Amino acid sequence: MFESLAEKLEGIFKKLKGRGILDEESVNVALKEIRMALLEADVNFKVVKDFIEDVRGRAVGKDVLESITPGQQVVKIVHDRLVELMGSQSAHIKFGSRIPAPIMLIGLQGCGKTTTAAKLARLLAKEKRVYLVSADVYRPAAMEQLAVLGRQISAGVYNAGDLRDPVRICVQAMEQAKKEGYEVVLIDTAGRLHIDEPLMDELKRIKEKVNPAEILYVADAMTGQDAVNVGARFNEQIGIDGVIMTKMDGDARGGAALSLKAVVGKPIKFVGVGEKIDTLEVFHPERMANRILGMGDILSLVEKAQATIDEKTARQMQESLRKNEFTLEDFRNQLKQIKKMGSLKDMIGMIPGMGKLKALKEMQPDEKELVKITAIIDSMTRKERNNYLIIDGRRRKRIALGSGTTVQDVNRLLKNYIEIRKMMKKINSKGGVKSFMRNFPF
Ligand SMILES: Nc1nc2c(ncn2[C@@H]2O[C@H](COP(=O)(O)OP(=O)(O)OP(=O)(O)O)[C@@H](O)[C@H]2O)c(=O)[nH]1
Ligand SMILES: [Mg+2]
Repeated sequence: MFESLAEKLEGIFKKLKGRGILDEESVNVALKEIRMALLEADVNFKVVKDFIEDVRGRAVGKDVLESITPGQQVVKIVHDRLVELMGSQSAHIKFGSRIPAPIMLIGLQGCGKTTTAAKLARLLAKEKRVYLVSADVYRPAAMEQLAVLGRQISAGVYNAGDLRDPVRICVQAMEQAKKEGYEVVLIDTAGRLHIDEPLMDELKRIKEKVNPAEILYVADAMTGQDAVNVGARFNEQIGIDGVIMTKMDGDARGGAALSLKAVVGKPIKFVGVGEKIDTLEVFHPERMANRILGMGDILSLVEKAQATIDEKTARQMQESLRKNEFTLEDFRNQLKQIKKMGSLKDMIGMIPGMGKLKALKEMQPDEKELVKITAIIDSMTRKERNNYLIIDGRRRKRIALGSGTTVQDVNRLLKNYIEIRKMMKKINSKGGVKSFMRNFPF
């Protein structure tokens, strides 16, 4: 998702960034292209119109035209505007003060309500006692589907027995949940092909009886602007508190995710990114905007790095970076950390600009390569590790022999190391990425 939009925007920004000075003309050309790119990504046309006008208003101001890097400034404006468009901050579920707190999921047929109910239950079950209830009395195996999913996680599942009235099922389930000490009741409702009177009526009646703390509209990202329009209808007639956008892992163009907040006025709270039960994520507008603009998902990366890099090594690394050293010893430590973090390719993809870095690509740092690199560095003396300049031809031969590799391998490693070192110095001298480096001193 968003790949094609991201690609187009990247091209547009590249042209902008290449210019020393931005005149109104080139801003206009860029805005026209951005407009096209958004429309092609299936963003609601009215949303696009407002978006472009707003960016224009901010972009043709004196600040941008006189700025040293005007192209970057425009990227920043577009970025900020995208974040706002998606709701600025992550919106969380409000449980209210009643216990148990009923949460109701609504949406069209096949949008992913039942799957999402189980995924959400799994997330919430980390902090609360969660009870799952199926109010779908129409589809034959609907209740069984939820029960099967519920068994995979630590959530209770209400057994409706012979009850066939959705409203009564919900009311009884609430009573049962209270008796058994559950804190949250997730109500999965039946879907319809289209919004119709009986469906709305049923949902309204459930809402009246249960008085949910939140009603979440489950939207299928693959259905594009339909998902937005249906969301608006649900909001008018039932009233929704937020959206869960499913199937974000598919090849939807992303327009629905970008339009929903602006059109319906309710934030996306979670996104579904797969069929498995652990594929529900809290929605972060900022991160999504970064992803769309190809700026890399730095925050997710930092979070991941924080969880794996051990503090001490990180501090040492930061220290040597500060002193502009970054020796081969540091390089080896860095590689060890990377190994702990899992797939290097994934990580690199998340770092802005890194995906394209030749040295890293050439190195093709798969598991085997990492072992080799580590072996080569291990075969060096401490002195060599601390000052690569002394590693001459004779030493290279010795290191190759000692590590069971070839002189070419050693040469390649040193070449890549030097390139990475250069780049790190550059990054380090730029203030803006300091905070990032603190957490992930690559
Ligand atoms: N790839 C992907 N598939 C999803 C996601 N969420 C749900 N699905 C799939 O979408 C299909 C429909 O999901 P359900 O949860 O049964 O949808 P529903 O809204 O409960 O459907 P009805 O009860 O018939 O209205 C299933 O095959 C799910 O595996 C997602 O985030 N990504
Ligand atoms: Mg269902």
